[in-house]
Amino acid sequence: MTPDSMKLYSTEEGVLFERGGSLLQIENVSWDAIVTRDDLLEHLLRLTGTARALPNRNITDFHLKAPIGNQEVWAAGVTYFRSRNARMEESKSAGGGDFYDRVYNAERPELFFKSTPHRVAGPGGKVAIRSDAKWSVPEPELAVLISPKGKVIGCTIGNDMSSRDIEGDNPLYLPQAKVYDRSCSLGPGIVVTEAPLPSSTEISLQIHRSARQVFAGSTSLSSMKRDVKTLVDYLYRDNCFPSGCFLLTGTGIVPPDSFTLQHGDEIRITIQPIGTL
Ligand code: DO4
Ligand code: MG
Repeated sequence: MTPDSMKLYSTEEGVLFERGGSLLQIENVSWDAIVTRDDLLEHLLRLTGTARALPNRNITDFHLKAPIGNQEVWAAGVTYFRSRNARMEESKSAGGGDFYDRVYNAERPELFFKSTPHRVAGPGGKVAIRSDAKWSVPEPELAVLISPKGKVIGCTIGNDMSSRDIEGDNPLYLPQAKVYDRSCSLGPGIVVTEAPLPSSTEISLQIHRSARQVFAGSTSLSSMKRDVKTLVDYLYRDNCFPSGCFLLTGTGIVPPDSFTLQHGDEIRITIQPIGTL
């Protein structure tokens, strides 16, 4: 983290933030009241003097919740070449392959509604595999938190769980492949910063089954075709978000076609300085 950034957490015990190794609690505040501020970073800097210090406590002593209140969750798709290729392959027998190449190269990005807050799992929580899906994968993505006025005020990690057989059958099934109970997770906390993460930032995914690693992959933000600002501009065009919103920025990691998630698999997504979801 740069000196001008800090981490904000939603916990069972309240809203906490971490600055330079110190943990502080913001009392009598709702998550939405905090994360809808355009001046979030300055606000937290100001609160450093007045918030309740929690000396000798570590964030791991608290029960983390998904860092979401009333925000909607949206997602961008086919923002990495790897995702374009995987989607073209999965949908080729349905005649949908061409759509993905076209959207990868088009000026208008693919943006889709991903989740309401109640469908979002938190850090250490359980995401779900659709009961009628045969081919499911996690999608590890940088997620940005956007204020009601359209300003990116922080970032976190998102998992855009996807049923590849359903979306591959017909692109019109995308909402069913993407939106179901616990189809999304966010966390562990929000890195609040005015500066975008550097393009060298790595996103990595590890999947363990019965304590054995069954998949590992990584990518970096430099492989993303779109810039976050353009995605946000499109999302906020003729669309208002009174409580702000999260935007997942697309996946650059897709396991091989032979891989599908199984119940009990453990999914770990790491993006530093955010941490691991
Ligand atoms: O178009 C299908 C979804 C794409 C997506 O979720 C991604 O590229 O991350
Ligand atoms: Mg995705």
